[in-house]
Amino acid sequence: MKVFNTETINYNDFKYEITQGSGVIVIKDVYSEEQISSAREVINNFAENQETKETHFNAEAEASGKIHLQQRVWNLFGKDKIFSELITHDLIFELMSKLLGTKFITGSYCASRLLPGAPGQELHIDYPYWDFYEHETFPDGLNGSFLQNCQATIPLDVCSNKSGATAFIPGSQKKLKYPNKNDDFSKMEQMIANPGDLVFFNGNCWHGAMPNNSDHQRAVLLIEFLPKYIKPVEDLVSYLDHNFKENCSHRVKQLLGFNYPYPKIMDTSKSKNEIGIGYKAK
Ligand SMILES: O=C(O)CCC(=O)C(=O)O
Ligand SMILES: [Fe+2]
Repeated sequence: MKVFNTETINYNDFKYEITQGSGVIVIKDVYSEEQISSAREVINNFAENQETKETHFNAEAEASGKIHLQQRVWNLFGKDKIFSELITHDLIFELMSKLLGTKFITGSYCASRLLPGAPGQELHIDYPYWDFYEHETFPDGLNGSFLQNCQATIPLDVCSNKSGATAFIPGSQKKLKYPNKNDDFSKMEQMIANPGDLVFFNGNCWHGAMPNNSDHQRAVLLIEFLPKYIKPVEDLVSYLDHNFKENCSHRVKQLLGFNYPYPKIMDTSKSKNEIGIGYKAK
């Protein structure tokens, strides 16, 4: 895992580490204490007052009756304006525009909160899709030669070995495979980071939340970034009200996929000819 700060981060080193290196990078001190504490307050408030929400890769927590210790708060765009602020940081737009294309979108934006005693997740990959263990439902020959996803986490609490910082197997992104109990996890590391830092990792890198053996909660914001053409796992749009959709910033509109109109009802479209560069007409 390579550590940068806002001065040393550059696209070439970032891309190399994410694709050819460990698969994970941390940029130190990107967000202010005020931004993080305001996000943390909203997340804790929802986590404590909402009904239990869907989670994933949590078979162990479910079997041991501890699933209530691994909480999710979903659909963050509409939960508070701080979440639009955090996700539209210039560094995110600079790096993701190059890696995933200028019209990159958000596939999911949630918080993952582990309370003390939470057992953690099974190691998994999130892309090409998080059900990649159903191989037969994916195209023959699919591989990880270019990125179709990048994950970001924004720690709201100290993410240490003890508190359950996300684990990963360095380099595992290079051979696209959903891990299982026969795989070698001996080189496992954890994404150690502090509130204010910004972590990126390759969604093909084997990873997962670890047990929280500390005496404090461990919450992170968890974001999936995608190229414009991939179907997001989370429907981030339907629940937003008209006012939000009309008035959100240009960057948030892009992240919600509003800058790319597909799938589209062609039958009712007013355009006669929308696609192509027109070289034969000249
Ligand atoms: O909470 C974490 O540390 C990681 C969560 C994760 O990887 C996931 O839910 O896909
Ligand atoms: Fe994951």
